Amino acid sequence: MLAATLCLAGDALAKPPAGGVFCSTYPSAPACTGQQPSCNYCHVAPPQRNVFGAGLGPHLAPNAPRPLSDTDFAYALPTALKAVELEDADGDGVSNLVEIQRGTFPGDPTSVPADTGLCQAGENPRYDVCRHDARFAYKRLLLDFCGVPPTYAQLEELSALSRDDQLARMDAELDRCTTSEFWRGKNGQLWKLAHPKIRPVGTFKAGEEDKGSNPLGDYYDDYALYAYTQLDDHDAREVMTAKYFVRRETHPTRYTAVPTLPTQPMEEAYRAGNITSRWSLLYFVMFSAMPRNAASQAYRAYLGLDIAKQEGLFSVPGEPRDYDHAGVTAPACAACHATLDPLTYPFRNYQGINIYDLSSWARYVPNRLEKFYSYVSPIITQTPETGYLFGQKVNNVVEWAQVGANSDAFAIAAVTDYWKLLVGHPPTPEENSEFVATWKRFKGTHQYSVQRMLHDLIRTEAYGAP
Ligand SMILES: [Ca+2]
Ligand SMILES: [Ca+2]
Repeated sequence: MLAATLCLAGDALAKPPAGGVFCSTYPSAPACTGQQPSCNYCHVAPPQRNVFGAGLGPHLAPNAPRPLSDTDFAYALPTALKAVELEDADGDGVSNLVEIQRGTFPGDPTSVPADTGLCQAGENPRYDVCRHDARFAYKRLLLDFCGVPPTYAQLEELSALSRDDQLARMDAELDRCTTSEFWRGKNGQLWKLAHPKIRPVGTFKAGEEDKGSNPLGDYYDDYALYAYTQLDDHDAREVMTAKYFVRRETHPTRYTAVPTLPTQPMEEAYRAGNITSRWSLLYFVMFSAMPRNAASQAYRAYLGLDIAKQEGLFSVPGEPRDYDHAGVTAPACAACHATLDPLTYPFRNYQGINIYDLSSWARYVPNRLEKFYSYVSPIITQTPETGYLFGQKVNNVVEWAQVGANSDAFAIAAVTDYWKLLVGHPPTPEENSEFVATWKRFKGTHQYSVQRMLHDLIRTEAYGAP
């Protein structure tokens, strides 16, 4: 079992909402790309500020009494950030705003934007350095999507084409390779992306295929739903909102949406894609009354935010209430639990494993806490089903999943997965503008089609420049 509560070491901390507010102010800053700025953006070691943090101090609600509450601080921070944009806090000759936009530290004079003079023509005669190089990208594409390198003849053929025809060839090859077993089949590229979201455990694998010694749930259903939502112009958001399940056939692999599956007990009204699959509930809720682990896993897996790393903190005033007497109101814990607990409340009626009622497993049980967990604390039954995601009120898990799926965080996390798989690392500051353009088009123009997004990704310099 994972620890039920998250508490931070040490007592003097940076303001927990700072990263979230910073990123709402500068959503396309590299420091906010698939993550949030770390404490040392503003601090030497919290609470001691670096020169950038110190410069902000006088602009933070100057007339309000100290110390500022988290709420007052979060309200005042955007104004303070704006007030010092044109200053050069660390005296390295580059303004704070430019450093924020270029992804260097405004509080560290040794960190300055590199003017990449690295790309001189003729440096690497085999490739078109600094520009997208079709030959290079084509080679990479066949390896990444089909799992085989191009033949010499294929490369020669590509080289003979015009630039436009080269791109058209790459588009066609992308569409061909994403039908390959290497891309969509069992343990293929898509399944690899799903591993950290599903967290399979062989011992607990149910179902005929690869059955474990202590079968709990058939998580191949979860892989099937994930893969289906990533393929064939389907809507990627449905990995967390689907009301359907997905059946997988093999030789060749085919995924088909179906209204029910014998292995999946959740009633349609309470389904939220893989978040409420049998495996997710049994494994992430497990025996807990307050399913914090299920909420934080969904937050990390689909929205890219890890509360244990102080990412995605949106403290809700008056929280945490500690309905289950887990001790989360201690200052070092409250910093995370003011976000995590309201994120968890909508899961209050989702049952994990309960030895007293086997038929309730992985089901939505109205009054679950009242029925099974009233012994945990005198106030646990007061736990509301309404909670908060990104500071927004959500009445149940289905709403939680919808708000999450429509957020920028979802699009950023989804594209970051593919960026890491294909480019080989999370977006760097130099790649940030291409990365931001890619996730914004994924969300807008492409309507959450991974297939269409991938056609953009293979055209980026990050992918195609050697
Ligand atoms: Ca500077
Ligand atoms: Ca600097």
